Amino acid sequence: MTKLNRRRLFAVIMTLFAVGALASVAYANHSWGGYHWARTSNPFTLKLGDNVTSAWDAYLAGASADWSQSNVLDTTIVAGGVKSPKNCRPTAGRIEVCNAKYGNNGWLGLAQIWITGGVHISQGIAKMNDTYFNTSQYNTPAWRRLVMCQEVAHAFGLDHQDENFNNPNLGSCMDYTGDPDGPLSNEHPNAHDFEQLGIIYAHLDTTTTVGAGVAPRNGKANLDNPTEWGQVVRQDARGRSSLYERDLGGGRKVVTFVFWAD
Ligand SMILES: [Ca+2]
Ligand SMILES: [Ca+2]
Ligand SMILES: [Zn+2]
Ligand SMILES: [Zn+2]
Repeated sequence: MTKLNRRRLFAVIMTLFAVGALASVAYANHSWGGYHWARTSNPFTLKLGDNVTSAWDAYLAGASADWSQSNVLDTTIVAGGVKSPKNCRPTAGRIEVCNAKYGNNGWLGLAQIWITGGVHISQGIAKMNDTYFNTSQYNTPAWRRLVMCQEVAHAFGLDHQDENFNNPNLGSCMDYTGDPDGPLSNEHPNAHDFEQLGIIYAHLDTTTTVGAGVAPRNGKANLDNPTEWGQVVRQDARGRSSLYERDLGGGRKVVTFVFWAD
């Protein structure tokens, strides 16, 4: 092969790599950091601690039923393990779901996951802010469905599909929007979300972080203040920080997903 041909071949190969990388990004890539619950078999069952008031019960039940359609995981609603929903402290091995008037802090919903060993989720929380859901703008079934569906799924390791509030809906609750019921409706997961869960949970682990008492609490358990969320990883289309990571050292991290109100 001449030098020129070798160069050409190299260029073709590099182009193919680039196209392949772009295609996989566009196709199914909305996990963040590959974070996932460690488990030794699929499907596995995640407990959702019910710390929500009656105004939210139907939405928690709806999100639990929606996500349990996944082939790799099921969710089950259990009695909440939180003393004060306002604090919503995590419980090792499961997801605590809370609502309260968290104040005019800007966020509609917030999810946090605690990571051990660099990649494994050991506990998670999902919080809905009634300070905004009590206003006429957000006090609708569609907004409640969207935010509950999304925050719970962050605790599975799912990221957003899209962070633009003004483009046509993708039909997934992992898509930011100003118009939750569309159409398309962003009130439920779509096939792409289930596909992504399948990718995240395709492998099995030799240990498990699912279930009470397995994982140690790591770091300070109540990180309500944005100054405690760590580094900004990404901003949404409006330029607000939607994803944060705080490195606690030794492979431990706290990841915070924020859904900002208007
Ligand atoms: Ca299932
Ligand atoms: Ca969008
Ligand atoms: Zn794993
Ligand atoms: Zn989110």
